[in-house]
Amino acid sequence: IPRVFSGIQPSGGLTLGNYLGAMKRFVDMQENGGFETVYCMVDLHAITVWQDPADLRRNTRELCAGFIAAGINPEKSILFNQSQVPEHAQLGWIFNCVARMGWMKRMTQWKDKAGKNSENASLGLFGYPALMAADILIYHATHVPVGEDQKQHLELTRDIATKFNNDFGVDFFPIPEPVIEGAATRVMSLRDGTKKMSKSDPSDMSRLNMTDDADALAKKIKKAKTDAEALPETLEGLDGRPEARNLVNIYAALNEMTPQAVIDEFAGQQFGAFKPKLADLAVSKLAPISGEMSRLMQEPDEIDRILARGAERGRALAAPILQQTYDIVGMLR
Ligand code: AQP
Repeated sequence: IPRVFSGIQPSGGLTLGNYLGAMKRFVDMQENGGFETVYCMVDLHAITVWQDPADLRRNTRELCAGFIAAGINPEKSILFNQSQVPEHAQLGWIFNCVARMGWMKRMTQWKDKAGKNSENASLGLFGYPALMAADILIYHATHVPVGEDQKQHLELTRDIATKFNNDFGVDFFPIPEPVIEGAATRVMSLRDGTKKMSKSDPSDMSRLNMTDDADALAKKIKKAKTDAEALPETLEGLDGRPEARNLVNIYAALNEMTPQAVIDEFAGQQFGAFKPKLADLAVSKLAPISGEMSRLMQEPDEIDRILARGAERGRALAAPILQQTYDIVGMLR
């Protein structure tokens, strides 16, 4: 059966963007039954920018709690922390030698994150997408649920798999497909509808965190930027209104309906009336998850046990694929 892989960085609190764009979709694919699902906290990716060691440990456990609270069942899915399966880094090195400098330089995430000071960015940040290719291909995964922002990295993964297969004259790595679906593939900042909602935005008012309490969620939604117009009668009426579109998309994704259905329900209403409904919905969907997260965080040993067991299961899949890769490349056993 086809295998799904995806990951999230333990680089800070989970945002609504991570939840709707990634985690909620991971749960759908786990429950769909048609896939074997492998999900990972990618701590090796997180350290491509500075992480305080104590924070990294805490964030990794909290992310694990988030996965479970959101509905990932560690019996049904393989759930683990990247550095506990060393085959990711080992295959990552091989892919560093397959990927081309020119490909990496074109990555918009590299350009955004390294910014003008790229001489001072870590080499790991530059190589990030080659390690991501290894994360996916070490499991021969064929389906990768991600948000819109990861589309270019997925293209690069496909290029790496293709080049490896061509260079060595094998048909070894599958060419994985991105799965970018639903109403919230790109959740935008609450302060600027043209910017991605992000954990690293300096303004906490720009995002909904999975750990925000009901008051914080309601306050941030109330203060979210909108224009002065009412909700339109048609979807096309959202064109050129990025903040309005974002709130409609968030409502749709949280309530598992289409943006069209949201418009049908709220056409003509003012944002002053819509926002409290969105806040109620957000609280009803997110409060149980954050409650369960804080409960799980009381039991760090249990989290560590789950991760150790997940890593064992991950290694059982990854180790033979690494060995075969080494054989193909010509490394002595
Ligand atoms: N705003 C978003 N809308 C939809 N999906 C999103 N994802 C992230 N932000 C949004 C998806 O979440 C998954 C994990 O992403 P990550 O761990 O790489 O997180 P990130 O992209 O680093 O998250 P941030 O919040 O943007 O952190 P910074 O600011 O540090 O870069 C991916 O599938 C991603 O698409």
